[in-house]
Amino acid sequence: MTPPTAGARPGRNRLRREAVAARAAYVLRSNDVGTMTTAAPLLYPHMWSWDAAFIAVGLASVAVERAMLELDTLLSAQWTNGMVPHIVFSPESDSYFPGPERWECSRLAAAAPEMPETSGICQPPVHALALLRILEASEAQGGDAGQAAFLDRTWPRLVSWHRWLATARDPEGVGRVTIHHGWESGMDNSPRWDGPYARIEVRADLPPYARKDTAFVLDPGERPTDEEYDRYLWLVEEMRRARYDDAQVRASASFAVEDVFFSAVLAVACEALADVGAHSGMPAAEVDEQRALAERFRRGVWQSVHPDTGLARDRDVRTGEWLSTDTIAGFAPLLCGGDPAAERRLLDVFESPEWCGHPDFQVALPPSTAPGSPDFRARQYWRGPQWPVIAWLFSWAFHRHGWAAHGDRLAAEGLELLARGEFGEYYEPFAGEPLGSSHQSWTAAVALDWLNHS
Ligand code: 2M8
Repeated sequence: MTPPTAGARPGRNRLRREAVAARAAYVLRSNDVGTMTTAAPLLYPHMWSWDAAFIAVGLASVAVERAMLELDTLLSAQWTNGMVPHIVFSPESDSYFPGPERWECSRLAAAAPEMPETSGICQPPVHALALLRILEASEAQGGDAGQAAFLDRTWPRLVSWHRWLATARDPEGVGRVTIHHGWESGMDNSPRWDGPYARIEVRADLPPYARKDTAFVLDPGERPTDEEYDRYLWLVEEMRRARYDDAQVRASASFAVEDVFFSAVLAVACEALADVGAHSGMPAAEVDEQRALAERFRRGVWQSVHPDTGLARDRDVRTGEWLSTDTIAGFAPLLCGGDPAAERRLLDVFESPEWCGHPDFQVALPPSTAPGSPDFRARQYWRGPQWPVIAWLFSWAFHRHGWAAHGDRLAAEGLELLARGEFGEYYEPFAGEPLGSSHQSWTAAVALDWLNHS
């Protein structure tokens, strides 16, 4: 593989970068179905919440108004309680399961919109990062009335989204967000959830269903197993029976886990939103509220850190047990920052041969699970492969927290992986082989942002 960022001939290097940018922009344009960009053409023909935010980050580099529209579409599906749903369904496709007929949110959930149809759970709140990137891009172009209006409508939506997470999902104020489905973490079948999932009893009255996802990947072994899917669908069933009511779900869901990665994302998102608000004259009380939330969730993340390994941990609310797994979530403190000396030590682990710096990896990007862990599977979804979008999140955070050279290194390694312009969903780390869906929007999006900022 030839890196587009290195090379003896600057002219050729520039052409290579332009070719990758053109291909990435083409993927986003091809997946654009009007007011939303689908997460991927076949496997994911709808809008996913955190995908939409990363897509908006990529679009900000090439078409700032289209980036605004992406966030507008997502946030127009926000529930009245503040939750931003994990899927906004496009009426154009019925090739994804579970679709709106299975979730039935518009019929069952008091807080769900009538239209568009949505799912009834959420995903990590990276949206304020997208807002920040969009405003940076817009200001670089001189800013205008469109930017001010966009900020005016986005600000209250993100304030209420963060507020819902802090109240409905952390009512006791521990500083960690509780999730009720592995899908809410975005890392569906990560070993992080093996323990909590093992305790879930799928009852015989789970309504029958047929998977559709395995039809779209060459090797179904890269996807979660049927047993895992039964549990995923059982959790959806529990929520349907609770009519997606926050208090009822909290009381009855058999999966309740404090997700440390989600919590770190929330901390840095609150901080980013506070910065935006302070810069643009939003109400001081709301700006202060975001800063206080950032502090609360940052503290919750650091309290989860294992004293020996320095890695952050999830916590099973139902058993009270800390969950120590060797996954990328252990590096959550690097996302939210807050203790430079401990971060420095963690950064060394992140870049060590046990993680990104594994000598047999094609590129030094974070694997979803440590290659030395017994849970590691090189080709299986969130159990080992490298996800460029996760690397982007760390590179963005490194820049924010004063580790710019480390952020640049991730960007260079990421661009090396994406130099062929294939934009896979995830990558087998030893061969650099793209897996899962091809033409995955968020992978193309982060390539654009890396190209634009390196
Ligand atoms: C994957 O999740 C969906 C369920 O939400 C699926 O497997 O069907 C995850 O990688 C998730 O993080 C991502 O947002 C979604 C769309 O790219 O796909």
